[in-house]
Formats: sequence, C-alpha cells, structure tokens
Amino acid sequence: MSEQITGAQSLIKSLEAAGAENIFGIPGGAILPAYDPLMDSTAIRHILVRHEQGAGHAAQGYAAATGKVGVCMATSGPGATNLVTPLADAHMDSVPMVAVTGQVGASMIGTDAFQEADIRGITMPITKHNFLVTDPAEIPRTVAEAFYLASTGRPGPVLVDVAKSALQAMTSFRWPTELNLPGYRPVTRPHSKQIREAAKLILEARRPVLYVGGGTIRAGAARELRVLAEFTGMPVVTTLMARGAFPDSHPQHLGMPGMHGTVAAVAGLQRSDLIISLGARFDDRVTGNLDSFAPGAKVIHADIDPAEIGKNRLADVPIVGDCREVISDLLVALKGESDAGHTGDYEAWVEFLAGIKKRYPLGYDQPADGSLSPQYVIERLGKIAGPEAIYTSGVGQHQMWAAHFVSYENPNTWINSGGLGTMGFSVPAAMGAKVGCPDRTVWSIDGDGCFQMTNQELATCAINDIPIKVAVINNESLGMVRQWQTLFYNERYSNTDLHSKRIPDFVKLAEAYGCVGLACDSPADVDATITKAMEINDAPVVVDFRVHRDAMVWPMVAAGTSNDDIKYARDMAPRFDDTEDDWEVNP
Ligand SMILES: Cc1ncc(C[n+]2csc(CCOP(=O)(O)OP(=O)(O)O)c2C)c(N)n1
Repeated sequence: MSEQITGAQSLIKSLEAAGAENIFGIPGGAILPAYDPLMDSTAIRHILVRHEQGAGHAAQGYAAATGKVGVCMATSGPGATNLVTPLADAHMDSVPMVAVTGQVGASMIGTDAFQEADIRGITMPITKHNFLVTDPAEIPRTVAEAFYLASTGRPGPVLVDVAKSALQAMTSFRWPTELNLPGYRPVTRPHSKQIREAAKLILEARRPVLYVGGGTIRAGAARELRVLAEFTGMPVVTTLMARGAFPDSHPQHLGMPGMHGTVAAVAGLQRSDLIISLGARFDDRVTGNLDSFAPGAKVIHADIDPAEIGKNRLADVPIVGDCREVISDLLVALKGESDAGHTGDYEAWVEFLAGIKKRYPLGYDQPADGSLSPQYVIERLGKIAGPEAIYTSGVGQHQMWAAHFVSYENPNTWINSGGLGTMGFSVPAAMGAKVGCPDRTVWSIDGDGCFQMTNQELATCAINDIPIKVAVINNESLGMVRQWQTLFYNERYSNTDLHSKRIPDFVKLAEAYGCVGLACDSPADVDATITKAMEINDAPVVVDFRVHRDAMVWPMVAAGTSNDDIKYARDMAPRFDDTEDDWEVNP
C-alpha cells in the first residue's frame, strides 16, 4: 500500500509537482490544513499578502512577466470572494493563473456554514474552468488539470476549491502521468488551406495592416512577428495588451490603435483593405462604433480561441491556431510565393501612413504655469529606466500615457489590466512581476486613485524583500473620469476630486510601510528623482509625482462614435482623407 498522507500534504506535493515556485496568499480556517505542510516545502515560496485581491493580481503580474502559471491561495468565503476581481481580470486578459481556495467541510456545503460561499458558482463565468474537490484522492489529478488548462490553448484562470474535509482526510499521492480531458483539445496547428488563403489575400492587398493583440505576447511570438513584418513590409499596430510585441522604435510600427490610439494606427485600420488580426479580438475600445469600423477591409482573423473568430467582426479567412505557429506558417507560405515571384505592393500605403505618423505624432503641452506634466514624468521614466525594465500600470489616464510615452521594445515588459480595467492592479502586479524577475527593474506607474486601492501590498514588498518602484502620477483626482466630465458633462466634477495632494501624504505613507518615499513637483527635478529611485535597490520606493490636474489623454475617439471622428486634441480633428489620391490604389 502506498504511503498515507493528508489531503493537505497531497495538495502541496501536487503544487510542487505542477511546478509552482511562488504562491501569493492569506490563510484562514478552511485552507489552514494546507498551510501547515506548506511551511515545510522547500520548493515553494509563499508570500503573505495583505489582501487577497493583491494575491490575485500578483499572480497575474508574475504570470505576465514570466509566461509561467501564477498561483494564489485563499480561504473560503471572504478570502475566496476577494479573488473574484483578479479572476475576472485574468479571464479577460487571458492570464495563466491557478487559484486554490479552501472550502468548508464537504458535509457542511450548502448549509450556510461559517465562511461558506459558493465560489465555484460565483466564478463560473469568469474562469476558464473551476473545480470543487471533496475527495482527497482527486487532489493530484485536479491540480495537474488546473495547471494544464490554465497554460494551454487560450490561457486563463482556473480555480481549485478544496473542501477542508478533503484536506484533513488521509489519502495517497500519485501524480498523473497523463491527463484525460474529453472535449478539451486546443488546436495549435493552423490549417494549411487557411494559411494559403491568407497568403493569397496578403499578396492581393494594397493596404494591409498587422493588427497585433495580446495573444501574440502570450504565444511568445514577438520574434516571429518581427520577421513576418519585415519580410512583407506591412505596417503594424499593437493593441494595449500587445505593447512590446513589436518594437516601438521600428519604422513600420504605427503604435496603439483604439479609443486613445495614435492617429496613424487608427487611420491605418480605418483605411485598410486587409486586417490581419493576430491574437486580437476586435474589442470595442479598438473598433469604436463597429458598423463604421474599417469599412473597406477584409479580415484574416487568427486566434487560438475559435469563439473569438467572427464574434465582433466577420472574418473572411478564419485561422484557428497558436499565433506563433500561424505567423511561422504564413511566413513559409509568403516566402514560397516570393520565390515564385509574387510579392505584395504596399509602397503607396506605407508612404501614406508614414506621412500621417509624421503629421500627427504623439505629443502633449507643457502646463503654462510651470507645473509638472504627467506625460513628461512618464516619458522621462521610460527613458531613464529603459526598455529592459518591466512597467505595470493601474487604470486611467496614467495607463494611457504609460502605454504611449514609454517606448516598449520587448514583449512581457508592459503589464496592465486591459479588458476589465481594474483600478488597483498596478502595485500588486508589479510585486508579482518582481518576484518572477528579481533581476529586472520593475516600475509600477499608478494613479493616485488606483494606488489608494491596493497600496497595502507595499508592506508585503518591504517585508519580503521585493524592491519594486512606484511612480504615483498624483493629479489629485480620478483623472480619467474627470476628463470625461470635462468633455461630456460640462465640467461638472461630481465626485472625482480626491484631494490627494493633501491626504494622504504619500511620502509618509511609503515610509510607514518601510519603503523609501520621494516627492517631486517640478520639471527640473524629474530626472534626478527618477535616478535616485533607480539607485535604491534594497527597499521599495514610492515617488509622489505631483502633477498638473488638467492634462488630458489625446488622441481620443469618444465612446460609441466612429474611429473616423478621432480627435487629435480638443476640437482638433486630424485629416487623413485629404491625401486620398495617395493611398487610393486600386487593387
Ligand atoms: C475598481 C474600479 N473602480 C472604478 C473604475 C472607474 N475608473 C476608471 S479610471 C478611474 C480613475 C482613476 O483615477 P487615478 O487612479 O487617479 O488615475 P488617473 O486617471 O487620474 O490617471 C475610475 C474611477 C475602475 N476602472 N475600476
């Protein structure tokens, strides 16, 4: 008979066998049996966070930076429900993550027992899959399946809810050698016929655009993407989730499309005759009003998740497959065509877009009163910390500026909450990224509103030697909401003033948490302050950048309107139709 151990021991052995090295969590009654053997694990480092939401976002940051599965742990009831936001976030942004929660004892389930919540039911629509384990013998197989499901196909969060009775019961441990998941067979190899069709459309097109989404990053396809782009000469746009998938410094790069996209990226998609979507999902923040989005474009839609294809926009050539394999196969097909003398002709189009890019570069005004511009702070931060650093952000204006004004040259260096738009994401995500990549500089670029949602994880960082750096872009308001009030609500600023240049004192707050606190309110001090923060590596650093409050994010396509109505700045519409003759090349 094989050795008898507790279900809790089996859970820890299973997590070790699955390759978990770092777990972010908080113990409590139902999960407590698991925390006992966890103490003896030499393979797993458990990081005690201050709020389960922080554990979830840290697991996301870890996963996004390393490409490995991020793991978090919580007790039943409120511990588990505090994971709901990160699970929903990871689901929207396809982050590979496993959440382990304790559940009340099997015989108590359904009795409204103390700290009972039906977390399986609650998270059903926001997880890739979830399990409730009541039989201890099922623990190893369930953990193995959870890691497999989280990391294969379209990555996503998987929840494993384990009844306390299963953790306490005796069982034997056997790690499965193979998994049997009927109905789960993600297609990774694209169909060769679809690749041929796609290659044909690419050669016929005169105004193609590579529309690159976060799937390209999750698939580790940045290198292949660059080869494909350079081989064909096609222009590239990278969505908010894909910043870093293609170098910002590359001349073919038009930048980020969408609501706050560059004029060149928006015009590129809007006027395109062929959109090659790679791991993107035609999100409403990219398309604007769907009916008027890219009216003349055919679509090649490549995605590992067949449910994405045709969801928002009809695909002329659907390709189900892993982005890296799709790109590699497309390249082989196009090289074959090129050897036979068939290449695309995009010269007029590339020239047209280069003109737009030159005419409408990203920019911002310096405040007339000499106060600090948020864009300037972020731009300098990107320059000084450089393209090897990892940047996380919260949600709001600072997020859009961080997406624009840091130059991303490498994949997995920009980590943000794209789909769900979760304020409070930045600090814990930075913590997770730093745990995953301890030798890299990790900057959390955060808003003063977002920062006040999860900054308690600074204590976790200080105590556990996780020296992240935080730039609080303190405009003393919920800036993005205030921007909408300025533009669409007659400057009636209902409940967006945070008074955060007065309360709290972020420098003192940082110091109270065992971090170094710095402040900066003058353009002349920005470089020196960032340099000083860069030199501190034995403690987390928080810099309170006290910026001008009226800066706005431009360009902007107002919600629900057409991308054709993009504004370059307030009341300033760019004209990308006036050179129509230059790009209207008949196919
Ligand atoms: C949890 C959550 N609550 C509310 C919102 C709505 N929201 C989006 S941006 C924003 C303002 C963010 O303010 P701040 O962190 O100061 O960033 P800023 O826009 O000023 O850069 C709000 C309230 C949200 N995205 N997430």
